[in-house]
Amino acid sequence: MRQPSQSPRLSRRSLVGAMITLPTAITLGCDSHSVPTPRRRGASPSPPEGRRFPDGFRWGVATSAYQIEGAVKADGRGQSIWDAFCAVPGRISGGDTGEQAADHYHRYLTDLDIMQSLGVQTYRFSIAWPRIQPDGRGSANQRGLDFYKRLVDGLLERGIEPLATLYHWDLPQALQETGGWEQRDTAQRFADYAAIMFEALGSSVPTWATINEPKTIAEVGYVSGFHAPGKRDPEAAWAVRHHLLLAHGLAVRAFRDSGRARRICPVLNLAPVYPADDASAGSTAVAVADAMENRIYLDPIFKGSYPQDLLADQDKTAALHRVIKDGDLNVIAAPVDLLGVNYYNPVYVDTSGTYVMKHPTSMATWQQLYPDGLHDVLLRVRQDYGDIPISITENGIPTDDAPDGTVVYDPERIEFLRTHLAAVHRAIEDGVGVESYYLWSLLDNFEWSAGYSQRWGIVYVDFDSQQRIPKDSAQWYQDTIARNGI
Ligand code: IFM
Repeated sequence: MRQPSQSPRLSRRSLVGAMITLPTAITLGCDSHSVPTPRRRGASPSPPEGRRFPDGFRWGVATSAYQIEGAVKADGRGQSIWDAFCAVPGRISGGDTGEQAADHYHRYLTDLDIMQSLGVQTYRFSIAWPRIQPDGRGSANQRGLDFYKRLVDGLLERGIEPLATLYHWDLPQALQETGGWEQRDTAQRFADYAAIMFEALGSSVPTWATINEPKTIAEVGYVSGFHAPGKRDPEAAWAVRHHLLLAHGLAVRAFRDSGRARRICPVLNLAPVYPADDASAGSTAVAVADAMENRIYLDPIFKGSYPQDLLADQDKTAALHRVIKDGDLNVIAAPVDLLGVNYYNPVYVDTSGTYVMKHPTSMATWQQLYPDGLHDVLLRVRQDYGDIPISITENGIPTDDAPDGTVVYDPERIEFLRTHLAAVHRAIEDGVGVESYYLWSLLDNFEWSAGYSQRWGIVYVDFDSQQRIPKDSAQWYQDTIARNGI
């Protein structure tokens, strides 16, 4: 998904909307587990635009382990591919690493209290595989398991429902050294790790996600090389895509074998693909882009087959053909309970297959801002794949926030959230079964190759002092949750 420097940076001011009413006081500082409370502004409980979400709609926030936890050597955690990647000079903006990040490993109680104070109903976090199996195989590291048990207990005590993602990109480095996702065996290793987690937490975590954004792993880890493991090997990327899908299917099978009456889902970053101009409407270039952005993941999982137009291009997909074994697609198509959709941007393609920028971007120059794309992609899923329950498992924007005294103004984020939630609401009105929304992200965090140069949280993190300051958007989200609408 991320190719930081392909397009010129465009204006990101066009979506800036009205500032919300000004604050009263804010509590700073989390050092001793004090909770920074969001500023109250006497908000009306009725949605000003009258867009009320259905009763039972769930409001959440999302994070991932490597981006917030820090504590990379604590309690027997093994090395991950991201620890190794960050150690290579020039890979990460500013030479940043996730070594400390938001120190969530030690400050998780503060962060849980912040969520509770915002009224957040559900929390999507990820489990660091190297905390559980430091070398990616063998028996579980009890101290790693204990951290996630404490986290889940803390959520449940606060009435916040956990959604646990098994893999958000931090592969144990030991598995990378035996071939990583290029190797079929890694899919089985993943299923073994998943089974450990289902055994340990399966009765307290109601919803599980398998692999976050397989597309980003393949495209950015193995094609552009901006993410770990930093390869530029399009041939290898075919094997990686297939093995990630296989790993997903094997984990779903392990989940069913565990006998838990809970739910499990894939998490895909989907992008609506549009022709860039009249000439490209209906072109093969647009179909190919759609196959690579969406169908190569959706079709195997929900239809049990790879897109035929893609497979038919034998030259291009020879490396994929080579790794598919009999029975794999049955495994991959194991029924899931819902679909996690991460939405950040649309894609426009011209007749040559070149991606064209048509909208302003955020400070993440890959992120064209187009809220209607979220509506379109949701309707498309329903039309082509049926009435699957859907959770928006990520949606958000980076802004270059800085505290102004004790406040952090982020009107651009509020406008982003408002317009994207309006698109979700419209999709629900049009009959799509969206049941929940997870804002990316709770905290400012380590944004992969961009390091700490992009702030994606609704809670500002001072990475020196580790103080947390809820931004204006946190208060806006609190009000949105309280009135179940925008
Ligand atoms: O920060 C990432 C996250 O880890 C995966 N989805 C996209 C986010 C923003 O780039």
